Amino acid sequence: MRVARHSLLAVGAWLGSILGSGIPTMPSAGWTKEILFVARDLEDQQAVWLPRKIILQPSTDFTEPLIFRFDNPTARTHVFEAPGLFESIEENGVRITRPVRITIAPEESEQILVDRTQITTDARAGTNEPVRYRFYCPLHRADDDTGGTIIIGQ
Ligand SMILES: [Cu+2]
Repeated sequence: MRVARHSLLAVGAWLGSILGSGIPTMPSAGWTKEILFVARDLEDQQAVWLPRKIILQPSTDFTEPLIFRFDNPTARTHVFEAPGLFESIEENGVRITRPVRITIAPEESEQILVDRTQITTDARAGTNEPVRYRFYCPLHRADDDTGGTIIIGQ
């Protein structure tokens, strides 16, 4: 029990340092809004994507193409899955959307262009409650873990 509590505190401190580092970031290289997610191994074969909470404000964050980047510094393959979210890709010269389920190999990085059409539709259809999308690694998710959350502000 003592060990478990200690590791929880360590993760919390690590998360705090990530959140404090200014993510989301605006890379100077291009006119995009980039959000960085980093895979983190936990005990008991579990893993999470950090940070665990992202708030997007359409009025400011949707003015440029929205990029999600996934860094996997661990020794295992992880998947970023976010039900309800879609990515925009070009296939045979045609731009299509598909559900966000991205596989990232060990020590690799991937990025996607987020399709905002569905987000906007969800936000319009909703009540006054902000729209939320969960995300997690389906390969290493704990049974009682609800994963991270992307919250769309109003
Ligand atoms: Cu995983």
